[in-house]
Amino acid sequence: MYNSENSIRKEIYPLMIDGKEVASMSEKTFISYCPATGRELASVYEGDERDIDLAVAAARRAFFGPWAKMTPKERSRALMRFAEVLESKKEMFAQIEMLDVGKPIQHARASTAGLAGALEYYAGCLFTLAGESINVSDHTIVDFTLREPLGVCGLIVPWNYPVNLAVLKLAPALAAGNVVVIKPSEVTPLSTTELGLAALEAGLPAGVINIVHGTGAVAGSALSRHPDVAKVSFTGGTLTGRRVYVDAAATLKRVTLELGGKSPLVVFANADLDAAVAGAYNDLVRNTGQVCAACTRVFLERPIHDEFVEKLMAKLRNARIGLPGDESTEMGPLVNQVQQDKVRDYAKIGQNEGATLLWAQDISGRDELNNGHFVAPAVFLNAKNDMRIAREEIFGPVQTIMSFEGEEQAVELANDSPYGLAAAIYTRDAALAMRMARSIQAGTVCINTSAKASVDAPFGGYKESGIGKERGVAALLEDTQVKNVRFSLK
Ligand code: TXE
Repeated sequence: MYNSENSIRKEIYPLMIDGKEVASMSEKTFISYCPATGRELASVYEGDERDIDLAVAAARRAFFGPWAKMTPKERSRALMRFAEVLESKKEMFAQIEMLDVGKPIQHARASTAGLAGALEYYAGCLFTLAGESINVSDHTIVDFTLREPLGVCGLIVPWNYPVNLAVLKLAPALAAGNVVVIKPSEVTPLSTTELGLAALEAGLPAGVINIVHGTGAVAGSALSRHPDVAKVSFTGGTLTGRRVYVDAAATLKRVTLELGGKSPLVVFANADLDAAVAGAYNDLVRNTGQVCAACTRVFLERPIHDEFVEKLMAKLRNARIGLPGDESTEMGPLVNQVQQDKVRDYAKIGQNEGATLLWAQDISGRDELNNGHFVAPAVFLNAKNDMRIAREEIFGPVQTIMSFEGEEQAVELANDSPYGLAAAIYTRDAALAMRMARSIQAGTVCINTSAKASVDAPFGGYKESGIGKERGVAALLEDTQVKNVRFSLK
């Protein structure tokens, strides 16, 4: 059994290039901190353009070498072996994410329990990849398509679900025959190093997965600009996503961008109110609100407004905020000072805009939380949809609550946002739910549930929430390109 002490290495966390653990060229290091206690967890080598060059070159060799020579069946088996290793290490990954991200251990375990499943899904899914035969209007030509991998994919991963998002990006990429260079978040670098080592343990050829730690501005940008990188898959903030898009444009790379959100949760008067309250509560508390698809604008049909707020606040008052290692903790700290400052800033912004802020708990007397980036959950009442607190991503345990009258206004308010990542609708009227599902401009619409994503269904935003899809068959297809072959019968 792993425990938090033996899950962290004593030596400096390396980069992984061409199947080897290496120091960065500069030999510079940075430190990863525990958000719950402020203590230094580990030192990590900091890569720059030179390390990205080496990683991309190693990936190219693997792409044209051992990885390309594998049949789909062999690739599938390699992914299944990788899945087995991850399954055997899921507790270690949970412990690392608990320390490095500040995730409550129960939540960390629930997340890392899904690692193997993502690889297994794509290990099966890859057998569906196929070209098509086309009846062109020329009897002397046989025309068909081949679906081919892209090459080296750059995966830029954020800090809110580090190892899960890395696996969700690399699984379809590898299944389609690509190779990857991962740039983990410098805020939470530890689990991805172990992921790379697990891949080697599973027998994946050297160079198929390379990992370069470092800052976004240096290592991340070098990856998005690199001429030998065919695609960049990025998850992070919308501002950074725009930069990545511009960097990738210089060499016309494919991009998948999973960006921010300000997702609506719409509760009609005929809804199961307790289910809707539970949905809002989950989105506030899960991962301390640091979830891109979390519903952070709550629209309540006027007759149920007060009752809903009362029930939600009652639950939030009892939310178990605490140290992540405590088995009973539901909500841990925010990931760092930047996020804590951001939540506090928006608390002021919202009040200055005229909204009423309700903190659900006073945690100021909790000495054990003093060194961490803890905040209490909070809601804004008396808010309007044009306030900054309703338009901008806060990325913490804060919801902006508003009311509406009737279906038409619900649609109008829900869609009045630059974002379109997800939405949740609560109603017992099936036809109304289906009309809402059609009218909402978002990549995912959940009806009577707050579970926004699974590995086997496509996930990706409308509008400024991003470009392209992750998860599902859609992600596999996005990691391929189509070649047309025209064969003359003359
Ligand atoms: O994210 P960044 P940050 C949102 C959330 C949060 C805000 C800022 O609102 O408050 O973004 O967080 C790499 N070229 N989300 O600053 O910058 C970086 O090293 C290439 C939502 O931590 O988007 C990291 O690996 N890469 C989100 C990754 O991008 C660059 C999850 C994400 O960092 C780069 C996280 C550059 N120029 C934050 N600059 C979600 N959608 O779930 C940075 N990076």
